[in-house]
Amino acid sequence: MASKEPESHTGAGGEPHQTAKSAEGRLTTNQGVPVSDDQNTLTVGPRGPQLLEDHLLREKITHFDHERIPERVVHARGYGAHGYFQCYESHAELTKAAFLQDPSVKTPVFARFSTVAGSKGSPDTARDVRGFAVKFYTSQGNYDLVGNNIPVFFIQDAIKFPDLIHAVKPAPDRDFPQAQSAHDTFWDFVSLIPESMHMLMWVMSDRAIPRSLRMMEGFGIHTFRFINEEGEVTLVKFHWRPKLGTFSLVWDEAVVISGADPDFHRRDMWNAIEAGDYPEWELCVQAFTEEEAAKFDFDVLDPTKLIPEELVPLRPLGKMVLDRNVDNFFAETEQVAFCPSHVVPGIDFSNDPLLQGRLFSYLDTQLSRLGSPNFHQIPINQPKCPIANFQRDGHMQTFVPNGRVANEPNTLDNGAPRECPETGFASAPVPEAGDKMRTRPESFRDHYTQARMFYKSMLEVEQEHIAGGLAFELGKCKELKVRRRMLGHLKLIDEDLAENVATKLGMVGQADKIEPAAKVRDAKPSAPLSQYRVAPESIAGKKIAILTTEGVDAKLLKELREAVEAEEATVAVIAPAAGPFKDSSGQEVTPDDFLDGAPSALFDAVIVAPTDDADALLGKQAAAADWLRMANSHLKAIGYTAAAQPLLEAAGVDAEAKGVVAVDDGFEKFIGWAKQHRVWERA
Ligand code: HDD
Repeated sequence: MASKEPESHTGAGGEPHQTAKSAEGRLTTNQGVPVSDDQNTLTVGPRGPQLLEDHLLREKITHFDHERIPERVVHARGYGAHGYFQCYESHAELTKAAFLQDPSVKTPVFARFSTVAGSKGSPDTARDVRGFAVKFYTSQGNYDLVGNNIPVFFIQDAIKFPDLIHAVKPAPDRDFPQAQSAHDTFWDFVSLIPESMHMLMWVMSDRAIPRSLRMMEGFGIHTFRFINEEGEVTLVKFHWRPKLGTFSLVWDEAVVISGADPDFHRRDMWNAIEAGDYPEWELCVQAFTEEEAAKFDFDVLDPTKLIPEELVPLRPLGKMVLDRNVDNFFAETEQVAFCPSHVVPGIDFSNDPLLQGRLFSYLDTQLSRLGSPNFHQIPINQPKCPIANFQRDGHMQTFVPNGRVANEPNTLDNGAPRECPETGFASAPVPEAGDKMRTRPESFRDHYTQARMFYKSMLEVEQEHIAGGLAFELGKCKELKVRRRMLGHLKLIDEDLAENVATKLGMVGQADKIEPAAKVRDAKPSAPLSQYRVAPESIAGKKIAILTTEGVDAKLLKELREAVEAEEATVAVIAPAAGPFKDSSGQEVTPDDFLDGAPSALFDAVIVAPTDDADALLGKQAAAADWLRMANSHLKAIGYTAAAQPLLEAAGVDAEAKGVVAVDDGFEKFIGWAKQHRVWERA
C-alpha cells in the first residue's frame, strides 16, 4: 500500500506547518496546550525555589538544548533558494528524463550554494571552491545535480576525499586556520598529489572569490549518461551558465568584505530575490559518444579533466530561475539533503571513481547529520510526486502507512505498489569485465597538461592573480620543503608562473625537480576558461555607490538612479552619518549605509559627490579619502562631481586616469567604464 502523507504536510517550501498563526495567535506548547505565562518560571513563592514540575520550562529548554544538528562535514556554510527549471524544448532524443521533455512545464527546484572548507559561521568571501547543488522535484522523482563552480576536482578517487578534507580543515591540534587552504597541511598534501594541480590553478584563480553567487558558473564535473526512450546512451557533462555573467572579487576586496560583511554573498542573493531580481542560470550539456570520448587525449572518467568547449560545444537545455527565498533557514537550507545518487529515469552514472564513491557518501552522511533514514520525509527533501514502497518505521517516521502488507511480492493487497519495468529507473546496460584490482588507469596519469592549458588560457591579469594567490597561500605555508615541492610542480605547469611565485616568495632557484608520470604537453588555450575574455559588458545585478552629503543635488541623484536602474543595477547612497538628510530640493534621503559601516569594497563602482561647501564630507576627509583610495586600488570605475576635486586629491586619485570620469554632465561615460567590471589598465 502506498505510504500516505499526513495531511498536515504541505511539501517542500509550502506553508509553514506549526506557527503562531496556525494556532490562531495562541502561544502553545509542542503538545498544543495554550500557555498562560511565558515570562516566568514556576516557583514556590515569588522568591522561592523552582519546581521540577514546570513542564513548560522543561519542554522549552530541552528543545532549545537540542536545536543544533551536526553541521555538514564539508560545505557547512551555504545559502539556498527556491525556484523552477524550464527546458527550452524537448530533449527526448538525448534523454527520457521527464523534466527535459516539455517546455511548458516548470519543474520546482531548490538550489544551495556553499563554501567547502569553512564552518557554518565562516565568512562568505573566503577563497574556496563554491558548491552548486540543485534539487529538481521532477514528476519522476527527485534529481540532485550536486556540483561546484569549478569544472574539475582535486582528486581522482573518492578514497582520498577524507585525506583532502582533513588536510584543508583546521589542523586538529590547534583548530586553525578557519576557512582557509593557506596552511601547511593543505599544501603538504596537495604537493604530494600531483593530480590536484589542475584544480589548484582554478582555486588560486579569481574563480574562488566570486563577486556574487548569482555570477558564478556551475559544473556537474563528472561524466554522466543520458538514456533516451530507445535506450540509446549519450555521455554528458553538465554546465550552469549565469545570466549575469561570471564575475569575481579581487583578493584584497574579498579580505575587506570578510570583515565588513561576512554575509556578503547571502545578503546579495536574498536582496536580489526580495527585489524581484531573480537569479538565473542556463543549464547546458556537452554531449558526446563513447567513440568520440575514446579519441580525446584525456580520459572522460577522470574528474581532474575538463572537455574544452572547442572540442565539444555547450548545448543549452533550459533555464533555472530562483524566485523565492526560504521561509525558514534551518527547516529548508540546513535540512536539505543532496545526494548524487538521486537520479531519475533517463540519467545514469559513469565509472568515474570519484563519482562512484560519492554515490555512497552522501546518503550515508545524511543519516548522521539528519539522524534518520526518514530524512526524505522532511518537507524540503520530499519529492513532489507520490512515494510508494514497503520501507517502514525508523526514527521520526511521519508517514502513516495503512494495511497489513509490507512486502513485495504479495497477493494479499491488490492495490499495493508494483514495479514498472517499462518506465522505472533502469541502469544503462553497459558491459563490464576485468580483474579485481586497486590501481589508477594509465589514462589518468597526465596531471599537468590541462593545468597548463588553463593557465595559458588566462588574460595576463588573471595569470597575475593566480601567481598572487599561490604566493599568498604558500607564504602562509611555513614548511620550506613544501614550498620547494610546489615550485617544482609549478615549473611543470609554466616556467614563468613558477618564476613569478618563486620571486614573490624570495625562493628563486629553489624548486624541487619533479618527474611527471606522463609527458607534459602543450594544449591549445581555450577562451571560455578565462572569465574576463568572455565577460559580458554589463552592470546588471551590480551595486553602484554614491558617497555624498547633506544638500546633494536632487537632480544628480535622480538621474543616477534612472541611469543605473535602466541597466538593471542598484544605487546605494553612502553618507558620512547613518541618519536621514535633506537633498538640494529639501527631500529627505535615507542613506543605505554610512562611511564607517560600508567600505567601498562592497560596491562595484563608485561616485563621489560632495555638496559644494562639502563641509560634512570634508570634515571626515580621512575616512572619505580612504573609501575612495580603496575603490581606486580595487580598479573600480570612479565618477566624481566638480566639488569632489579636493577629495580626489586627498585620496591620490588622478582625475585624468582611465575609468575616472566627471559625472556633472551625465553618467553615460561612467557606466561605460563600470560595465568593464574593473579598469584593468589602471593596475
Ligand atoms: Fe561532496 C557535500 C560537491 C566530492 C562527500 N559536496 C557536498 C555539497 C556539494 C558537494 C555542493 C553540498 C551539498 C549541499 O548544499 O548540501 N563534492 C562535491 C563535488 C565533488 C564532491 C562537486 C567532486 C566532483 N564529496 C565529494 C567526495 C565525497 C564527498 C569525493 C566523499 C567521498 N560532499 C560529501 C559529503 C557531503 C558533501 C560528506 C557533506 C554534506 C553532505 O554531503 O550532504 O557527503
